[in-house]
Amino acid sequence: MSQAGDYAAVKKDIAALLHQPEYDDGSAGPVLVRLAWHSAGTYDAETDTGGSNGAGMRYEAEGGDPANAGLQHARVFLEPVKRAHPWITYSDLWTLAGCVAIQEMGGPEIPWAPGRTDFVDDSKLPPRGRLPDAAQGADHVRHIFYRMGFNDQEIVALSGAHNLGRCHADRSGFSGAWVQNPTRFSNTYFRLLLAVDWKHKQLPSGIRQFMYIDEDLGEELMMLPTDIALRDDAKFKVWVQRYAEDRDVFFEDFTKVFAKLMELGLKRDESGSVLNTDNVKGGYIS
Ligand code: CCH
Repeated sequence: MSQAGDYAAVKKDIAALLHQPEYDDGSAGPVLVRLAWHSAGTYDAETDTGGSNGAGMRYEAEGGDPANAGLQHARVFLEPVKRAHPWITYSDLWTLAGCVAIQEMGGPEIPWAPGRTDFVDDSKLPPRGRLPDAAQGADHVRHIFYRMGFNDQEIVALSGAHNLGRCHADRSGFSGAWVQNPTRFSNTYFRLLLAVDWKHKQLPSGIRQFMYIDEDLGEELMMLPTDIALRDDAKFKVWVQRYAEDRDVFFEDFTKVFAKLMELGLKRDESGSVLNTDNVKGGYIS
C-alpha cells in the first residue's frame, strides 16, 4: 500500500495497466478517458449539480444510465489500483486515470488536482439525460455543453477525444473507430472530418452513422451524427479547421478544456483544497 497522497505511485500503476492485449485495440486508455468524461459531463452549472465529485456511477441510478453502458470495463480495470491505494477516492481515481491515459497515448499532460469526495448526496444526483445523444445535431450538442459552461471552441476541442477508441454496437449501438490508430492521441479526427467524403450508413439495428472506406487499407472508419454536425455547423467548423491544421494549437486547447471538465463542480480555496459546496453541508473536505 502506498502512502496517502502519493499520487505519483497511483499514476505509475494506472500507466502500467493500460496495455491490455486482449481488450479492444490493445489498450484500456480510451475507455478510461470516456469514464473520466462521463463522470464529469453530468454537470449543470445553473443548479451546480452533477460532475465528477461523488463518483455516482458506482450506483445504479447513474451507472445504469444507458449513456454509461460499457464504462464498467473502465471501472474494473481500475479496481486493482484502488485496492493498492485505498486512500484515493474513486472520483479522484477516475479523473486522474483519464488524464494519465491521454498522456500515455501520446497526448498532452493535463493539469490535475485531487480533492474530490466519494460522498453521494441523493438529493443532488444528476438526472439521466445529461450526457449527449450521438444521434442528434449541433443544437443538441450546444444545449448539453453550454449547460456545463463550455463555449463553441471548447466543444470542438473536447470532441477531439474521438481520436481515441471506438464505438461498440453492444454499448451505444454505434460501431467502429474514428481513426486508424485509435490508441494514439492526435488531431487526425479533425483532419479526417474535413478530408473525407463521409457517407450515410444504416446499421442492421437501424442506427444511422457515417462511414468512409479506406480502399488502400481496406479499413472502414466512422463518424457519429454529432461529429458530422461539427463539420456542418459554420461556427463549429472554424475550430475543426483550426485544429485540423495545427496539432499544437489543438493540444494546447484540449489541455485547458479537459482540465476544466475535470474540475466542474469543484470549488477550491487559494491553497487548492476543495471547498465542499454541494455534498456535505458546510465545511471542508481534505
Ligand atoms: Fe465520446 N462517444 N461523445 N467523447 N467518446 C463514444 C466513445 C468515446 C459522444 C458519443 C460517443 C466526447 C463527446 C461525445 C470518448 C471521449 C469523448 C461513443 C461510443 C459514443 C456514442 C461508445 C461505445 O459504444 O463504447 C457524443 C455524442 C459526444 C458529444 O456530443 C467527449 C467530450 C469526450 C472526451 C473529452 C472516447 C475516448 C470514446 C471511446 C471509448 C472507448 O471505449 O473506446
